Amino acid sequence: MDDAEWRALDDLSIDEVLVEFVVSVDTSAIDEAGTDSNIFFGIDGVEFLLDHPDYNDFERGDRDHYHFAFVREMTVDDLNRAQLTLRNEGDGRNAGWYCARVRLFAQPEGPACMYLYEEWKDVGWLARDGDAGLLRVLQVGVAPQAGASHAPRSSSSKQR
Ligand SMILES: [Ca+2]
Ligand SMILES: [Ca+2]
Repeated sequence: MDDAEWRALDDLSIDEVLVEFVVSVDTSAIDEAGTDSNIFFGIDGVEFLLDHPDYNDFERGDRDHYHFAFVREMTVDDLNRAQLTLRNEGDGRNAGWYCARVRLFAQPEGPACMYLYEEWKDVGWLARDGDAGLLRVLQVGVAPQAGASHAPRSSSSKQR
């Protein structure tokens, strides 16, 4: 994505509803950095397969973009609380992958402009050839998991 096509997310209020997102992925140019494995981007455990049909994704030195709609209503605040992950399924030959950079862009309702949410540099190896798959947590997130009690959030909502 060209730099002219996006703005910094700091310009948005945390209540802004986000409708679409783009994951931009740079594969390193070092030896064996490219992969033919399935790569997934995850938001709170919901995974999106990063794949363009009839295209060889994540080759050495490439920058690839993947465009999705959020599967549930998501504000900037929700995204700040979300766990974000990158996972290499790690199956088969040429599965090893060195991810040089991930950028997450989000588009709010209304203006047709992508905002840069976050950038993760030098993410590193997500498995080497012949290894099992590997998941890397990009953003830890604070959303309560299913069944877990989360006292601070419920007490703050009672105050309204
Ligand atoms: Ca590939
Ligand atoms: Ca493909």
